[in-house]
Amino acid sequence: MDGASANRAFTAGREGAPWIDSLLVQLSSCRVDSARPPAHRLARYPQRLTREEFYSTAYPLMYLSRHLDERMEELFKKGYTKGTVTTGIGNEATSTGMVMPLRPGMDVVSIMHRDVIGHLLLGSTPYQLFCQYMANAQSPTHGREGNVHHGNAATRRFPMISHLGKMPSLVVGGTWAARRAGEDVFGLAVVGDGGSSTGEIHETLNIASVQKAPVLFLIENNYYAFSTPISAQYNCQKLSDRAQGYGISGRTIDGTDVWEVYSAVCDALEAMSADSMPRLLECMTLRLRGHAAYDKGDYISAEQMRDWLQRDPLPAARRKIQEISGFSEAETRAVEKIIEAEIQSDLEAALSCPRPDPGLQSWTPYAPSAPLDVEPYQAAKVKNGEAVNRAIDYLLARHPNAFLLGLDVGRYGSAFKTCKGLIDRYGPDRVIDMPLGESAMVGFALGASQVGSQPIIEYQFADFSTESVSQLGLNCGTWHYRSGSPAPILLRLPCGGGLTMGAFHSGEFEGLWSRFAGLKLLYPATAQETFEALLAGFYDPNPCLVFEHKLLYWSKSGPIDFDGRLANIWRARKYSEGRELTLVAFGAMVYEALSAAGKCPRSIEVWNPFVLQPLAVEPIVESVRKTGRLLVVQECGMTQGLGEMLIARVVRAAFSALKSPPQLLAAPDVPIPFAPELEAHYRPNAEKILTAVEEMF
Ligand SMILES: Cc1ncc(C[n+]2csc(CCOP(=O)(O)OP(=O)(O)O)c2C)c(N)n1
Ligand SMILES: [Mg+2]
Repeated sequence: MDGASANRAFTAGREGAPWIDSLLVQLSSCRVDSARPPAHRLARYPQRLTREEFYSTAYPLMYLSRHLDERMEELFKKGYTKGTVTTGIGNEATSTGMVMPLRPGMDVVSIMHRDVIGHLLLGSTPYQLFCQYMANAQSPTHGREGNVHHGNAATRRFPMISHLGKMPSLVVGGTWAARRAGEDVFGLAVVGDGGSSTGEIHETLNIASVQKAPVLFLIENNYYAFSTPISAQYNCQKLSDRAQGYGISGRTIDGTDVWEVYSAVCDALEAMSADSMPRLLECMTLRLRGHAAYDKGDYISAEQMRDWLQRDPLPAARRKIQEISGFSEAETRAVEKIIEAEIQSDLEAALSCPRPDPGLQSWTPYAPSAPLDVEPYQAAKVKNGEAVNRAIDYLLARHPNAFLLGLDVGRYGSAFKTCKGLIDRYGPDRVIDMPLGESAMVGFALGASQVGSQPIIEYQFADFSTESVSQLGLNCGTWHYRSGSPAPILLRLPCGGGLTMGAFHSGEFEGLWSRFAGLKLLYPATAQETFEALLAGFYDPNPCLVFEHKLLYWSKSGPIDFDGRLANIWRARKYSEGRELTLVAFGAMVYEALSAAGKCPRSIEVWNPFVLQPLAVEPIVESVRKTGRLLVVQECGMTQGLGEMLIARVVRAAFSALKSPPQLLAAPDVPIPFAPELEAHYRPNAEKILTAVEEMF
């Protein structure tokens, strides 16, 4: 399998949960007394099982979960698996009850590291899980990820990242977008007591409530986060009390009672179907082990552990399958034996799998872009800010699944008025004023992108993109590499200084964002480039950041003449021919560079790399081979920008052609100062460029 087909093999479409379904059919043979009702069946929403039917299905599933976890522990102890192997031993009532009513391939879920049964109920198999934990050639992530970091984005079982609190916003976005497309679906977003303390959980609950996304937030409260007890984790009585603050209803239940969990989840789905509002459900559950296979959990007192073992949900459910569903001991044991045999055969198959072959992997983080031609577009002279408006208008008009979200992008038309009038043309459902919370906003967009929506995000200022470092840099950036599914999100970053806005409203951050694998960065300078960058970013299947220099919104203008050829956009831009020096600049510095080149007696070739990531460096290398000199200008401080990286790349490729050391003209390495005199001194300009050029000769 070559790299590209390795990527494709990640996704299997909406396959349902055939493994579980066939296991349940097999289990039915254990029922000796044929006068009893059908033994094992899964009734997904809106059906509900009776108590009698319920235990005959729930107990085998819980047993499956327990037995699988125990085999995982064994594999860890024997050295077959590495890393953080966290089990759900003690959590089976919660993890089974919460997922049983959900519909695989329809409902949008993110489940956690103690929810192995949830993965099986939603389409995975023990074989896949063993392969994933052993990171072998058949692992569903091709060995790129380990242990709990798996799922199937194509069937809406989102693969988690380690960063706790980061997944629920995806569920909210996915559920919201699928509902918007007319699908009658729900979300399930699971978080632990520890994860519930993260900031993004707050942002996400708030967005879910404001946007009316029917997502069940389920807290698995197992009294500990690693070694930290809940007394050190939070100071409210119940975590579900927090629901009130979001204007939603919350409930705390006994998470060791699988019927109670199942019933509460069915109730929540029915209620969400009626009012479309999210719910918060706290399940008081158990962790009958240390945090992970390497942790003995000796901070849990013997007394507490004794008490917990009394409340172990598995023996309780075993009693119920006999008392309520009428299974005999022999029938129960027959069920267990089939499950053990099934797991054993999957384990043996997984153990015989080869190790992953680096030669068969794809080593790019990016989803492949199909060469696409779209409708051409022309406009007479427009300002750069107006080019932004035209591009978004072009996209929203042609793509009903596209929507714009950001702060004040609606009625106000966005902080720099680039979105003016869009709400009148496309309405508040497609031009959406979001609550503050940039991290959850990005997660929301990522989730929406997985169900066919095409989100466009505006950060109010590029500076606030730092609020979403993990969500954008780690979750979105690695999404395709981990899951095989594309993450088509366009993110707009109004950026840059020169407007006397100080350190927190003047940043570019192209340096920061270029350090994350899997993101694409475009930095246009002209009106035409701005229009093109936004289209290129939108149609690309990867998360694309477009930097829009705020100073240029009103001060620069030009015609737009876009020929519809998207592939042609992804290239560096040359503004003037020259023989003696290659001058590279991006953003507002392009204009300073052009001004300097115009005044300078030397023959200067001015370039804008335009595609900052993956850096389109080859044409610049060619230019330097011709001129023998390279000067890069960046607006921010020396260590904050992309300049050093750009120079390193060009020097590596064109070292022998250099006639003088390449130079980087950057601002002083301090935060951008506020006072106009200081800011003017801080930012590079044409005059400084001229001096730097002269020094190079
Ligand atoms: C944001 C973040 N910080 C730290 C960690 C390291 N970590 C991994 S699991 C864990 C404890 C999680 O506790 P909880 O959310 O209660 O889930 P549980 O393991 O108890 O099911 C921590 C701190 C992390 N994964 N994410
Ligand atoms: Mg916990």
